[in-house]
Amino acid sequence: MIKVYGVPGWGSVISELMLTLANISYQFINMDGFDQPGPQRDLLQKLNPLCQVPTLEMEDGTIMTESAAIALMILDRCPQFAPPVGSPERLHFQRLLIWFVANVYPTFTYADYPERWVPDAPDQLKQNCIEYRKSLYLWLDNQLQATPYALGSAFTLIDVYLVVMRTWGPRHEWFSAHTPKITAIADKVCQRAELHKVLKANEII
Ligand SMILES: N[C@@H](CCC(=O)N[C@@H](CS)C(=O)NCC(=O)O)C(=O)O
Repeated sequence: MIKVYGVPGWGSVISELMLTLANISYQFINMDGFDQPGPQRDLLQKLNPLCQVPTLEMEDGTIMTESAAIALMILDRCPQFAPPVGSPERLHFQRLLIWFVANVYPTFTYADYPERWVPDAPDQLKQNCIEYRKSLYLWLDNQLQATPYALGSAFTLIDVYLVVMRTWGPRHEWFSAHTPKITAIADKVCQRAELHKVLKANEII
């Protein structure tokens, strides 16, 4: 069985939700505390030198990291969670998937642990990253359909990112006030019964 190394509520939820949609069973291994020195960190670092979650160990022992790569792996098995090849929506899907992990996700890398990167001015780095992230989300909101999902009527893996990231900084209240489409889409995903168990286990609903 696939092992998902993660922390409840963290990026591993994105993988858990995608695996659940694809009907692929997995074992969740709680790595809470891995971001501080200790046995959890030592273990995770052996599997993924970046020491990040999600980290997946496949049935044959292959290590899989990077949420976008995991999304692509899921689409190999369940192509229905992305728009059809050849459609303009598919290009939009591909663009937003990579755009998110290339631009938004790194703001967490730097803002969550600012003292690692700028020990002399961690607060300034943190604040600047958070402001930059907000500007990214404002742009993203304008790219979304919200009818009712990100790319239209079909539920795709982009929607999975939205329901999870809406719970992270700058958090629900900010999203409600500034990004109506992200908010509406995330609310809609929360209604999907097949995801309730994972959403609840990760305190998203
Ligand atoms: N590019 C990775 C980013 C994963 C990531 O940054 N995960 C965070 C938790 S949500 C993490 O493990 N942070 C710990 C660290 O960066 O040291 C992905 O898309 O999966």
